Amino acid sequence: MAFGLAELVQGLYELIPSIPIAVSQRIIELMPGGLATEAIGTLGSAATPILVSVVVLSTLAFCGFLGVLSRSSTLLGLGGVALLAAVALLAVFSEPFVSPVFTVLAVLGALGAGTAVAGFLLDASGLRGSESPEPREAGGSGQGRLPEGVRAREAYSSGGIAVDRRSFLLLSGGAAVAGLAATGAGRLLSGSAGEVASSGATGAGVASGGGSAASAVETLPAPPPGASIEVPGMPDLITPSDDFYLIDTAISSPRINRDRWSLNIGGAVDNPIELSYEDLLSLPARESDITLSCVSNEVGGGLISHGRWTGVLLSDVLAEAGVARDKLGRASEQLIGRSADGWEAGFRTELALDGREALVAFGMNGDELPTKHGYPVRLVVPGLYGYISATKWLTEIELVDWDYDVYWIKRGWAKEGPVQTQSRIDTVSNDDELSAGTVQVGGVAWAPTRGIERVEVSTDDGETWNDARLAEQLDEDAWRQYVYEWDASPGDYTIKARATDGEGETQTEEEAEPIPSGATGYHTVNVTVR
Ligand SMILES: Nc1nc2c(c(=O)[nH]1)N[C@H]1C(S)=C(S)[C@@H](COP(=O)(O)O)O[C@H]1N2
Ligand SMILES: [Mo]
Repeated sequence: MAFGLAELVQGLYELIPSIPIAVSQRIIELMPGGLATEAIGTLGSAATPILVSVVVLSTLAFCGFLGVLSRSSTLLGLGGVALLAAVALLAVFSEPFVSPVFTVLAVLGALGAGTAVAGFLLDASGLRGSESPEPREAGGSGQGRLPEGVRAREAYSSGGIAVDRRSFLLLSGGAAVAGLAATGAGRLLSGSAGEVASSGATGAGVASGGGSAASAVETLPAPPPGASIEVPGMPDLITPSDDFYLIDTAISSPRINRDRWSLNIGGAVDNPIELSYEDLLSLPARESDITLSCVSNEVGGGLISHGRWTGVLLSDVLAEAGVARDKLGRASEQLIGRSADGWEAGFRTELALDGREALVAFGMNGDELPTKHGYPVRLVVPGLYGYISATKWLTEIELVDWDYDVYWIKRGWAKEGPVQTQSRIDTVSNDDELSAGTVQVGGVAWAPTRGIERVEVSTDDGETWNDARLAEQLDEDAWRQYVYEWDASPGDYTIKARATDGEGETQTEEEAEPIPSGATGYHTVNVTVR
């Protein structure tokens, strides 16, 4: 009941954080880096729902324990509730957006109501104050010598307003259902509230921007047909936003109203400034093809997607703050992107000024950014893994020295995160049974900022290599599709792929784990041809 009520009010008012989500968020923050990384690495996007479930279930178990405790000592039971209140308040007050008064009222109100219901149920059960309750003598029918089954249905009267077992089950079941319904309603409301907060003049796409101050966006033409190879299993050249991989530490995405959003640019800059959404949109905007990938991606893994991002060049935004390449010094060596929820990424400032199309992005695939991908504004930097560069829900850029360590660096990942040249086999999978004849072995290869020059496929475990046919390169910052038409005869085969980047470097064969610098090695797939 308490959970349900708390979820209901948080759904009604966005400045009241969800208690289980806030507690889970604090657990992630307090976890030793290795563990957090391990969990996200092995469980992927399931890690956070699992954590929230564990928090909810262990709280329910603790409350059950408090219920048992309350049979002998109401005071101890109430002490347990006070402990829950303290943990909940500590957790929610560390959330980025909190209305203190409403949040205290919500937490205490929900726990108070839950405790009252629990007290009522304890009274109704007649179990309070007695470890082994005696059955009440039911209307002269025997002297407590009834068979077990009958006894179980008898009412107990050792305290309060005892009801029979059936009514008790109805009452407690009703309370549970009410709590669940309130939880559901709260989640539903908070989902739609998120959309209210994140929708401005939507539907018209990003090009129309947030107001009259917006300058026109230089949009890209549709990708040429030659940039895609039509083979079953090949990923879309441009990943639909709903399928775009998702990685972050935020259990629920910050909900930001773009009319109240601003971007602070400070630290070692000549001219610290604060840009509103309108200010940002008044700068020249462009659409840009950038493949984004996560350093946690295993060889052959799916933590990579391609987006068409709309935004303003990071170098243009920095210029507004007086930052220029020839003025960089020790104090401004690192560019930190900070998010509304306090997460940080950081990379060498010069990489924002070396000509690559690093973007302060407000659009994705022709629409505004989805909430979970950073609405209203995020960074996207070609050639760098997301953990050091791609700050979502961006609210602050700070130039600092190189000694400053951001979130994932403190947890053991490499300070610099250039994307490794890699290739993936998509159109055949491990343990596939294929029929003899032509087999299309295809997939994607990427080396953002350098581009892909060549992809080779081996069907004999790397003994010999065959040139794959490459699709047109959409952009140096984009992944590139390839296919090798293999004339397969019956047998068992180990297929591998390897890519060579635009600078002539072939991806390394040496196998490395994702931590600390990204996985390397050749993607390998075993198949049988019949
Ligand atoms: N605010 C915030 N931004 C973040 C992260 C995060 O945890 N919080 N994760 C980063 C990581 S590790 C990656 S790989 C990319 C993923 O972006 P996506 O979820 O839009 O694919 O976002 C980056 N930006
Ligand atoms: Mo990542």
